[in-house]
Amino acid sequence: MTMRLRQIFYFFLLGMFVGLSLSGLIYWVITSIWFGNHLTGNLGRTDVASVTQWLAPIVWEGTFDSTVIDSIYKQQNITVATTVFALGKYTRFLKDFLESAEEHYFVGFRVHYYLFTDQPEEVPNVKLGQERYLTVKKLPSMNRWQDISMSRMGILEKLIKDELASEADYIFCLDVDTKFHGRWSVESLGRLVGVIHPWFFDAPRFIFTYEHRPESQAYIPAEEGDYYFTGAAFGGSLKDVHHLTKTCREQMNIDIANSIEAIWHEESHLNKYFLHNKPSKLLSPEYLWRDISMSSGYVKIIRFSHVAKNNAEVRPNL
Ligand code: UD2
Repeated sequence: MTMRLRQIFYFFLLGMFVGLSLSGLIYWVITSIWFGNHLTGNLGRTDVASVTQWLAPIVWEGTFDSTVIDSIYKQQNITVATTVFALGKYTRFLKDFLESAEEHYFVGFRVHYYLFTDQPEEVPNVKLGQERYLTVKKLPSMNRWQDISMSRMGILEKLIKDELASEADYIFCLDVDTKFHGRWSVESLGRLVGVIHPWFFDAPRFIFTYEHRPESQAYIPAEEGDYYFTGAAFGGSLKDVHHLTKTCREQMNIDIANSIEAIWHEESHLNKYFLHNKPSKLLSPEYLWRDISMSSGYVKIIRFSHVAKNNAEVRPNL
């Protein structure tokens, strides 16, 4: 090739490079500035389902933009009531629960904890941030952990009806033998919110531990059910959670009258409720993992997890 031809060739290559870079830049400017993100948003996950068959979002890391969602809720001046029960030896979990919540849970938003216990003197003195409140409520002690767990529904029903109407916009009801490890915030809010149980999110339906005895009000036939939800965390608007807790309490009372206790207590009734009253938002097991030390696969960030405990040692009965 002559010198001249070589120069033309290099010039052509340079032209191609500059041309392609310029078109890329122009494309980027048009798509992200002109259209914004609505056509080009790259949020979403392909390895997990992020929407249910009834079009409710399933919240996983990578499915939301925290800056955008925070700014939306910041304008709404919301209060999130958060209930937790600590009776008997479960008061030992309170310190970690509250301290980690102050670090990760609805940070920058108004949170009012309602703490139910039989030993108010055991409630640790945890420094709360601005616009964070704690109300301690005394309960009588109970002899069976199953009764403690189940009684929560009726107590929450009453709390919402009697006290929360003008006090809060949303409510979350959480187990206390837990700890926050990462952000749990406004992306979790919805009308009716269920958390997919960490043991069953990747399991087939026949493994789900629904109540399968038709005598119980929590009965779910083998061919029904979409997800298995944990009883350790649920929430939503006051109205919806009031209806949920009232229904579960009524169903449990019918079971008591018929001398039957559902296999997983109020969790079984919660699953029955969600079968017929579909949650408007589902939280992935990031929002209730088994134990921080367990490997997690699809779970890229553990936001909230159970803490390892010796059931025989902490519970009042077996
Ligand atoms: C499962 C559920 C739990 C509940 C229970 C009912 C998960 C991961 N957890 O938890 O939400 O549905 O089964 O069968 O799905 N408590 C006390 N003192 C006690 C015993 C219990 O305060 O002596 C309270 C405490 O807030 C605790 C909650 O009741 O977090 C549930 O009890 P649990 O955590 O011992 O029940 P567990 O782990 O089997």
